[in-house]
Parts: sequence; C-alpha cells; structure tokens
Amino acid sequence: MNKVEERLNSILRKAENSSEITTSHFSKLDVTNKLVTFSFFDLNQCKIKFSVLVLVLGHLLYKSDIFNSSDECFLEMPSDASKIFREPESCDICNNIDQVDKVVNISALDFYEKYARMAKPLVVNDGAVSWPAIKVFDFEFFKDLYNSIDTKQNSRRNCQFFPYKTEFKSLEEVFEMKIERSILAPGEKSWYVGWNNCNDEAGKILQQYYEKPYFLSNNSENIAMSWIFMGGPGHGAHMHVDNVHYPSWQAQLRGKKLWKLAPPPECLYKCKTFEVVVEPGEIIVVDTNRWYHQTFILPGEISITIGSEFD
Ligand SMILES: O=C(O)CCC(=O)C(=O)O
Repeated sequence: MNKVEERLNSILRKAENSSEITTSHFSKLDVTNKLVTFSFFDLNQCKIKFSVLVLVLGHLLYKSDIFNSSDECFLEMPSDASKIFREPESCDICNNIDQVDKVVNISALDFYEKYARMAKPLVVNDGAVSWPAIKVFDFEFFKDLYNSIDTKQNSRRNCQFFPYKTEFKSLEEVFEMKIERSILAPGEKSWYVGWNNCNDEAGKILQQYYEKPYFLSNNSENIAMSWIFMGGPGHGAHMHVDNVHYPSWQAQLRGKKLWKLAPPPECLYKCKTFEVVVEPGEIIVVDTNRWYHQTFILPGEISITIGSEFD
C-alpha cells in the first residue's frame, strides 16, 4: 500500500502544476477510495491502540498505591450507579418488624443487642431532652454561626448541601433569605434544606450544644460530620436509600418529623413498610444504608434536627 501511496503523491505533485487536472478528478478514481478507506481504518487502529493504552494505564494506577493512600476515590461512582450495584439485603433485618419501638432510658448494651446489631430502627424518647441545642439552635443561630466564620478556612472536602425543592444553590444563599420567610410567616414560600457541617471551627461550636447520644457505647464513635436538616411543614426527603458507611442517629430538636421506613425492594414481599413520628427531644436511629426512608415535616413549628453516623 505504501508504494501506491508514494506514486499517488508524486502524481498529485505533478497535478499541482497542471491547470487541467484537479483533485476532484482523483476522488473519482477507485484507488483513491481504497487509500481513504485504508487511512480511516488506520485511524480506527489508532483509536483502538489509544483506548488500550488508557485501560492499561488505568489498571496500573488502580493497582499502584498512588490512590490507595487516602479514602478519596480517584473517580467517584455516581450515587445512582452505586445503588444499582448494592448487594442484596438479607430480609432478616426487616422480617417480623411492623413498627418502630419507642424506648426510654435504654442501656448501651440493650441498644446494641436488641437494635443496632440487627439494624432494627428505634426511637429513644429521652435521647436529646437535656441538650442545650433544643433551646439554642434556630435559623438565626445557624445564620450567625456560618456568617461569623470563614467557611473557606478549615473546611474539609465533601461539603454537601441538599436544596430539596427550594431554589437555593448553597447554604450561603439560604442564610440570605428575608426574616419573614425564615420564620415561615403566613404567605411566605416555605423551604426545607439539609447540609453536613464540613467546617471544623463551626463543628466545635455546634458540639457545645449536643453530645454523643447516651445509649451509644464508649467504644462507639460519632463518625465524621454532623448533618443538619431544617425547614417547614409539608417538606421532606423523597424515598431513598443512602450510600454512607455506617448507621445514623438523628435528634429532633424542634418540630415534628414523620419517617416512613420501607424494606429494600428484594424484601418487599416478606417485610412491611411503616411510619413513626419523631418529636422534639427524641432520637431516631436507622441504618439508612439498608432501610429505604422518606421524611415529612408535620404541621406546626419549623423542624430542626442534627445527626451523625456512628460505628
Ligand atoms: O431528615 C430528613 O429529612 C432526611 C434525612 C435523610 O434522608 C437521611 O439522613 O438520609
């Protein structure tokens, strides 16, 4: 094929000096079409070689320690994709459960043996009753807190903000809303948002007003960042399952929130879906990685919760 190409090139050079032969004459020749097909095939060969190179490099990087040294992934799996690849659940977690127990003064051992070990959800009536957060946390408190610190400083990665059905694009925008709307004055557009506190300085201040729930054992840790959900009646989170590392607790500080818990789809025929209302001072504990959950703020006061994963 190279010889043919060379000869064609020499003819082309001669043709350049001729006013009678143009390139359109060449396009009509069979040999030109063959060469074009060949070079296109060559290009595809290049693409194949390039793709193989990318795959090999990707594999080598994956196998090397470069990206294994931290918890961060080189590429995040999209959350919807991770749900598709979720391992099927054993229906033991939901078999024979048709309600969420409400308990009081539960010991760490009972909590672990009767609930946490089996991923059985529960509400602890007296979980947060004595926390100053119940009196202190409100819209103005969070607004002052986040306006008083430089959120670009001491902020970890993985800061997340859930606008739900609002127009807000960030927590900063939430705190710019006018006072009437923030207190859900009649006629104002209602709102509901959630965020994880990823700022160490803000975290230290928040922790002055709440503590690790008393029913978690001494060995158990609050993991990573706290999550705050705040907003008005009629709103909540759609039915979903999380893809986090551990189960979570969530303390209801103000307002009332209805939780709907559903078994994973593979257990729908064996297990029931049920609801529980969480009131101020109570803590709900759910393995949100295993139980599908939906929330709905009940009529009344603005709902404010704080929660965290625990191991
Ligand atoms: O508290 C809420 O409204 C939503 C909580 C939630 O969806 C979660 O923790 O995964």
